[in-house]
Amino acid sequence: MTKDGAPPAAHPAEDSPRFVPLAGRVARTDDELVARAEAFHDAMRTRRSVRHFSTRPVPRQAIERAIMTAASAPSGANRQPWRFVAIDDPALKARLRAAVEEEEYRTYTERMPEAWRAALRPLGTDHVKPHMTDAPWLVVLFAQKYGIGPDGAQVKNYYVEESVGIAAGLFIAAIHSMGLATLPHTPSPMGFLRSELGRGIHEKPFLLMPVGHPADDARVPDLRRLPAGTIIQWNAPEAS
Ligand code: IYR
Repeated sequence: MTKDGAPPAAHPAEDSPRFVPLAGRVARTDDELVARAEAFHDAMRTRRSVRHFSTRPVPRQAIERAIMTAASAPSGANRQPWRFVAIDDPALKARLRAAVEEEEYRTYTERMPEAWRAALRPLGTDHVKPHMTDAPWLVVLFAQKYGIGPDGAQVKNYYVEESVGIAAGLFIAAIHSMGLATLPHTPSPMGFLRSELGRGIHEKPFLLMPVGHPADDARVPDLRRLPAGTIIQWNAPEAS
């Protein structure tokens, strides 16, 4: 008998929950887990968004593994609403660079309000995007606003931006852990990527990430991260 008194179904429904033991579990002492937290933070604190890339090639397997790490992200209703297009074709990269620079030129000269331009000034960015052709790989992450079922019908996705954002974070961490660099670039507007890359209208370009070795003389803006005391609140404020 089931909890509600109904006899158990001879064949569980296709969508009834199925559970398996949690895999990959490792027991750790408090000291060990704190040491690992520190080691991981030490590894990640040196991550920077890089705009100066070496043209040195990167093996396809490295890109594929980083994408599969990204795809380990949690997602709303496990819809996995991310799709990745990895590009190393020099002619395609050159075409995309031209399209990006054309849009970015208009963005920087016409579309950006002065306050936005001022916010970007410390980063020293402009419409010229050498990373589009210097980096050996361009990885374009698409967010599926809805899925397409086997019968061609639309399947609703949930928390798409959150899910794809988490996947992007894992991708960036995977790239950094290999000693490579990337940049979460958002050429604006990005719609042209969908047609250039032959993706469906249910997919929205989310980020374009050049991936490669940093150039030997790569430089990054002199920025500071906010300290723990600024970004973390422990529990609720004391009642007064
Ligand atoms: N997409 C433009 C502008 C840009 C916007 C923000 I917010 C940045 O943090 C950096 C750049 C570009 O890629 O140049």
